[in-house]
Parts: sequence; C-alpha cells; structure tokens
Amino acid sequence: MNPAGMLVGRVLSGAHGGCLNMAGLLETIHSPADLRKFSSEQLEQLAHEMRDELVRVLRLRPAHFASNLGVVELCLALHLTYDFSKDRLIWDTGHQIYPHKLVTGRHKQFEGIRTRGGLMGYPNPAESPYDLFMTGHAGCSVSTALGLKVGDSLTNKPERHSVAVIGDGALPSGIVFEAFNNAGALNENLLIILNDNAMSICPRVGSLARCLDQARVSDFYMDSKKQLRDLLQRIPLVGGVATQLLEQLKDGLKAVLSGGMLFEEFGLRYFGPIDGHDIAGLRRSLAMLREVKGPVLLHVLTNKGQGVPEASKDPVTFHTPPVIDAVGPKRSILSLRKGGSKAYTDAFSSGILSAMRADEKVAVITAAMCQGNKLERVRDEFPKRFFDVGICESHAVAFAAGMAKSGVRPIVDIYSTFLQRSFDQIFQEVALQNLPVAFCLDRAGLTGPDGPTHHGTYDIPYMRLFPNMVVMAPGDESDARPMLNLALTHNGPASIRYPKANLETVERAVAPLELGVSEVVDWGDDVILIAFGTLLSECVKAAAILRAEGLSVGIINARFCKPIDKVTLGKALSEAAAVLTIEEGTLEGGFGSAVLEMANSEGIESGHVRRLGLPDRFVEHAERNELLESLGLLAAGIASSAREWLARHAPERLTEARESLGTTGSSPSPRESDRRATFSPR
Ligand SMILES: Cc1ncc(C[n+]2csc(CCOP(=O)(O)OP(=O)(O)O)c2C)c(N)n1
Repeated sequence: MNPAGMLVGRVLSGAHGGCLNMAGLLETIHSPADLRKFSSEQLEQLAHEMRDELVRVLRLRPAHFASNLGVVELCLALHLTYDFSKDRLIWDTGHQIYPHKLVTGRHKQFEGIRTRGGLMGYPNPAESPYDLFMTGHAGCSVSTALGLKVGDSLTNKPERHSVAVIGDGALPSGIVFEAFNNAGALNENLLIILNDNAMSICPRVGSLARCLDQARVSDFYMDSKKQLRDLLQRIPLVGGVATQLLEQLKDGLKAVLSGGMLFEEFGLRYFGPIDGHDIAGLRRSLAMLREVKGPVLLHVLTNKGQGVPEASKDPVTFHTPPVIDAVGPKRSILSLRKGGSKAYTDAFSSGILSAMRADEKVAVITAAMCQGNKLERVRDEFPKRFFDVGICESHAVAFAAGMAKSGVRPIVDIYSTFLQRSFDQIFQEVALQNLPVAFCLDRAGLTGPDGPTHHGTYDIPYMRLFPNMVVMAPGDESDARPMLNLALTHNGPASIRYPKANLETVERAVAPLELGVSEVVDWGDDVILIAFGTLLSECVKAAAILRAEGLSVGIINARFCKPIDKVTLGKALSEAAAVLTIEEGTLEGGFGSAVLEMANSEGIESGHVRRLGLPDRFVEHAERNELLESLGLLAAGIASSAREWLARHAPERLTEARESLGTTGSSPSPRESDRRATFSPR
C-alpha cells in the first residue's frame, strides 16, 4: 500500500521521560507486559500503528478485516488490565484475534497470516500460550471462560480472572444463553464483554438485536438513565407498597432504557454501554469490574471497521473483503479486486432463486451467512420466504422441520462445518420424521486459509448415518440444478454437499439424474476411479495420465453416497483390477467406507478398493489446492495412488500396459478402447 496512507512517524515524550520514536512502537512489543511502558498518548499511537499493520498485511489476501479493526482499543485495554499469561481470555469465534496476535509476540510472523505455514487466522494454542483454545465457530466463549474459572477454583488458582469477549452477532447462539443460565447460578467471578458493533456479518437480526439497539440510543439514553437513577435514589421510600412499586418502576425503566435487564434476569450484573474506542475509559471500567464479585457483563459499543472509512461504511463487504488493490490517504480503500470466476455457491444460490420463483412453497433458511451463501438476491426478491435466523444452526434445522410439516419445502443453506451444530435436529426433527427438508451444505471439503475449524470434513459420515436421508454431491456444475430439483421433489430429507471452489464442467454426455444411480463417465478394467463430488475433474485428468501409460481406466461420477448405487459400483468392484474411491471428506465413515460396507453386505470382494480422502487428523490451513496436492487428491496424486494400488493387486496389468505401449507408442492403447466400449450403462 501507499505508505503515505499509513503511519506518520512522530517523536513524542515516552512515559518515563525518555524519547520514543513513535513510528516503531509496535515493533517494541514482544509480550503484553511491554504495553505497560506506554503513556496514554503512546497507546493511542500504538492503536494507530496496529491498524496500519492490519491494513498493510490484510490487503494482500482475503481475511477477517473489519472485525479486527474494531477491537484494537478493547484488546489493548484488556491486556493492560489483566495479565493473560495467568488470567484467561477467550475471544468468541476467534476471527477478531489479530490485534491480540500483534501484542502477544507474533508481530514478526503476522505478514504470513492465513498462508501455508504461517499464523492461523484464529486462536491457536500451538502459536502462543495466550491462545487457549483453537476456535472458529461462534458462541462458545462464555461456556469455556466459565469452565476455566470453575476449573481454576477447583485446582486452587482462584486468583485467576476469566474473561470472554463475545460479539452481538454471536450472542443469540443458544449455547450463550445456556452459559448465562449456568453462570448466574454458579455466581463465580466472570467478566463477559459484549462487543456490540451492531453487526454480525450482515446486519444483526432478531429480537435480541432490537433489544441491543435500544441501548445504542446513546446520548439520550445515557443522560436519561443517569437522571432517572438519581431521581429514584432521592425518592423517599414510604412503606412496603411504595417500595414494591419503586422496584417495579426501576425494573421497567431499566428494561426499556438499557436492554440490560435481560442479562440481569440471568443473574449477571450489567454495566454499560461504554465507548469501545476510548482506551482510557475502557481501562477505568475494566479496572473497576475486575474487583466486582460474581458474573458481570460489560456492554461495549464499537465500530466494525474503525479507522478505515470504507470498512465502517460497508462492514458487510469488509468483513472478509477480496484483495484490496489500492489504499489512499487516511487508510481509505480505493479499490477491491473483483472476483472473476463463478463458484459452486453461485450455482446453488441461483438454483435456489429459480426454485423459489417457480414454486411459492419453497423457502430458504440461512444461519447468519446470507452473504457467504450469496443469498442476497433471494433475500431481496422473496423477503417473506427468506429467513436469516442468526448464528442458530440447531434452531434453523428444527424450524425447517416445522415448516416442512406444514407443507412448505424448506432449504437449509448452511456451511458443512456449522451444520455440525444441528446433528441432533437433523436426526430427530428431520430424519426421524422423514420430512422433506433440503440441505445445501456449502463449503463441504477443504475451505483453505480458514483451516481446521472451518474445513467441511465430517458431513458425509454425519449425514449418511441417518435412515431416510439422501446424500448427494455434484460431480460438476451440470449436476447442481438436477440435484436441487431432486431434493425439492423428493418425499423425505435430502442433502447436497459442494465445495468452496470454482465451477467446473466435465465434458461428457451428461446422464439424467436418477435417485441412487451413479453416472458412468468411462469404463475400464485396470483401474476404476469412483469420485463422490467435484474431485471428479481431477479423476478425469488422472485417468488421462494413466491412459497415456497404456492402462484401461474407468471413471464413475458416484453422485449418491446414500442410497448407494449397488449395481454400478458393485459391477466396478467385480470387473476392475483396482478401484479407488475419491472424496473431499474424512475417510472415517465417508463415501469410501460406504462403498466397502456395500461390498461387504453384497458379498463382493473389496480388498482391491483403495479410499482416497482426508486423513484422520486435523488438516492445517493453506490454499485449497495446496492442501489437495499435499494430500494426494489432485490428478498426479490420484494417478500415483492408482499405479501403486495396481502394482499391489494386479502387477501383471502394469507390465501388460507397458508392453502394449511398447508396441503402439504413446497413442491410446487398443486394449483400453476395446474395454471402454464394453460397458453399457443401465
Ligand atoms: C457456528 C458458526 N456459525 C457461523 C459462523 C460464521 N461467522 C463468523 S463471524 C460471524 C459474525 C459474528 O458476528 P459478531 O460476533 O458480532 O462479531 P463481529 O464480526 O461483528 O465482530 C459469523 C456469522 C461461525 N463462525 N460459527
């Protein structure tokens, strides 16, 4: 970026009378203890430097942007008030943790954040003792902070403070209220900071949002609240009835004016709202609250995108903006790089829009991911059939079940990783009732720079567990619409998983989609590659590599994991010398496992089946293609696994193939074309 828009170096007096070059305060911080040497002015300057650093690094790649700009002062005030080498700090979700990384000894590595081998974009205990849990899903901070506090009390460390910072977007998650309920009853010392920037990724939704909005009627509210308190304290209490009335009046006024009543009813002492960009004010409040006994909620008002005018004006785009091309004076963003290619998310969001235009019974539910799911057009065209329920995935599914029972055709559009929250509702409210709910599982597979908290790894196993559930994955773009149509006309629950990837089309005469039937792209008898999902295109490339080596290679686009296609897949297992299943999901209980289970129950030999997919470990963050390559899931890796497997199970086929090449040169082998012609799809 243009350094002119960044730091303006100044020399001011240091807190201890010395001179500090203000341009380099951030560089002098190796641990939060270093913050204590700064004067108030220097802290302001440090906040400025931190924002410059965030802009300098984050403009290079998509990353959480506006949320981090909004918590710089809060982060400094927290580290100045507490000693988190002993005290406990949990940033809810963890996407706003970058300022914390900058002051906890990770400034030098910050440049590489969210790249392969670099810092994670979320808390990571492997990086720093200041990060206690690796998280990325919203809503658990109050529970873990409370657990830490209780754990510390039980293990004779009662002096440790415990703090959770939670955003107003995460606040409505059901688990937060479960934690409040428990915290109020346990009455342990706990500080919950509500970081209220009036935004989730999109504007916050629901009745809780309205309640918080009341507290934002700032000046009026602050003044009147103070005046009313003063007034109430001056009214003489005369008799029991008057006291009772007065209490009721107090409560009523509090409820109307602050929104804090809700928290107090849970047994949390409510303070605020206060300005989250005033370091001195924050420090005063935090120092006072550190001494308060019992659970406390401090309501802090911040501005998402603070310090970058375009980000504060448009926090939705700047939640995770694309690469920032140009930055002007005062950190104003001059241009963003426009994304060119269409992704699977686009194919499904436009499919959903068409389905809603065609049938007024179709409705769609998102859990705070309208933007990520690209549902803005749906929201604007069909406001009555579009439901953003907030970060409440369990509710979303049970809510969909209710709608389905009433005759609506709900689509639950949720990322694979977040839908894990709804496991029990998928079981009980949907599958057990055999209700026609269509699940669109976006980001199923490796999500890239977000890493293990966000990879959509487990949905194949958790979806295929349930009777009645249809489990589908498109092989390419041409499968997307037919699958959505099938899900919306099927008489029971159906799910479709698709990755965070650009659309691709595999050239072929596309077979019409039929429930439980896979599509044969090519037949072969040395190797058959069975793809479940969009790694189909890599299988096509792998097949080309292997065919050039003289092998006869078939490709199947499985389309369904459940019901599984016993006929086609059974035939593949019976005819090919080596069979590989390929999926972008965990191998534990995934599609390959489904194929092995099918073979076992059908009495088909399956020792020659090799499963390729995600290993039984948490996969780190990096670009999706880097990860796929390192896991052997791109064409070269698939081809090499196939060769290896064939060498183990039918080495003579490799020799034969080599010999046939010797006689025919490198042109496609006659063996292969003969065999390809032998398959007759049903
Ligand atoms: C369970 C879950 N669902 C959805 C998300 C996606 N998500 C990440 S941040 C975010 C918004 C959170 O809003 P808030 O807590 O107010 O934080 P802010 O970004 O406004 O600071 C959402 C929906 C998530 N991380 N976890």
